Amino acid sequence: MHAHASLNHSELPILPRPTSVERAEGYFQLTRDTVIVAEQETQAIGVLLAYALAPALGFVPRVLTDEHPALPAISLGIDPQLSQLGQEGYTLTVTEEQVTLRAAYPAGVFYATQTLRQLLPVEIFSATPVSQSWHIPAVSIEDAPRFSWRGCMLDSARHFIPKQEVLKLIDMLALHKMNVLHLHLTDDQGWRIEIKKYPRLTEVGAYRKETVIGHARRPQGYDGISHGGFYSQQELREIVAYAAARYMVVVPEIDIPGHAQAAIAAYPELGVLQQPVEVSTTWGIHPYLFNPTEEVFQFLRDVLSEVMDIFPSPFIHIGGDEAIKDQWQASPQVQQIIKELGLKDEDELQSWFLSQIGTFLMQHNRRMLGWDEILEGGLPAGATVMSWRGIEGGIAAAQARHDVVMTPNPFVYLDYYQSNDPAEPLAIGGYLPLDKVYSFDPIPAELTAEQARHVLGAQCNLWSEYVPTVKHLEYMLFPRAIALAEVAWTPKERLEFSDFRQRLSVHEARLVSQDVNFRPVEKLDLE
Ligand code: TNX
Repeated sequence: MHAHASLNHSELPILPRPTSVERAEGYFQLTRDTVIVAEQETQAIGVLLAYALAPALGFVPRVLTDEHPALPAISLGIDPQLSQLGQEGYTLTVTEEQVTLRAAYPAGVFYATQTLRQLLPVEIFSATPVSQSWHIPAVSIEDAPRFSWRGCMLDSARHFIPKQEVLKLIDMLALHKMNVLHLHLTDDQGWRIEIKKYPRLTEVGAYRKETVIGHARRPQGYDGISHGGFYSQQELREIVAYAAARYMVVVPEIDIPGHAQAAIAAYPELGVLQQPVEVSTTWGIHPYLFNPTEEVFQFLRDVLSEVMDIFPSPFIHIGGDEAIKDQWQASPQVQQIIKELGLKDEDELQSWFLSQIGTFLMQHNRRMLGWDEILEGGLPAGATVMSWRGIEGGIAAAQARHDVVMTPNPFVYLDYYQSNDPAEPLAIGGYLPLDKVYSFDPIPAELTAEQARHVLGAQCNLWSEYVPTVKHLEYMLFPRAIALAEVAWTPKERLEFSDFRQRLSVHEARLVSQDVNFRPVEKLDLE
């Protein structure tokens, strides 16, 4: 039987599934003669493609600026006529003679190259040379994302994720056409970003000690272990540049006013209590809050200035989650501030506090992003909401004409168990199997079409309290992050779990080749 006969029976294994795929007869053969032709604007993408293909091919395809009549080509180019496909859409046409990738903007050409890699035999992902025929099915693809925000949050605070692993994950996320990497950089258990003006943030705040007291669910070996690490500014710039070359924005998060214990451990004068405290060695919600005073604002402005200098992201995430206000309530100084400002309560104080931060960010042409608790006490002007406690916060924000990123915990919290198998590694709790991620629709039925336009997209979040190693991290991410990527990219009417599952079963070989850990799809049958 011919290879293409069987292909007709199943969808090409492209993840996320493109908007439209029309299969034609025949194949393009990629050989040593094949050249990648890229004009100036797509040159860097052509080089990335050449180096992505090189390990398996055993040679680096040449990247030329002009077509050469005698040489078969993979041609990359900008075509302004395709602007109806948006910033990130593209067309990809394969005939026996040529492969043509076109988009109105470079991002689209980049995504076309990611699709092309998935049209080749899966062995193309091998890290070492494979000797075989490199055929690409003749096909005509038109594709564009449903949402402009296709994100993944990594929690470097609870367990530090080394730079090399972050770069590897950027490649993996980009392969699935995700375009936002949200880095949770500060929390009670660690401050992971070098700030030149405040060296103790990492000297002290990046390390936690061993402890014997832990979370109620703590089994031996998971919590209570000493841990540390942080990214230098130079490393973060490398991460940002690596992501940018793959059309991905890195959104940094500095958690304010709660989840601040590591910062307060470094500089006790930042806290409400003005007393020494250690970097937290236990998970859960902690009471330490930043003091809402001018000295602390100055500190936060200084920190955010360095953050903005490293991260060109239009969005800066300021946290805002789970700040229990007991310390503010008990502090005469804070109560005095509430009175002087004419505010009703601590929720309004948080709203005022974050509004100050938001104004500062706006003065620097950045937009403030925060968890849905920033709705409490009044949503700061211009703020974008990340809806995590279900979709309610997202609905409220969109109805108030604020932009929203949907990250509801019942559908996208990858720290939850992915199966009922008792052999699953210990997780924080919850239950989020692959098909549930896949069933998520980022547009709530409650929204009008106009309000729905405020939903920028969706994101999966992987909190890392119970994720101590990079292999474990990958296991929690994959394949569920791929399901999220498809939900955020593919038109709703093209989403079909059985089809996704089939493509995924082919796709797994690509993950294996890239040394990415994941939960095998065949295990779904055992449930
Ligand atoms: C809630 S989601 C948190 C995190 C925890 C997570 C565990 C959010 C904004 N805050 O601090 O890690 O639950 O699932």
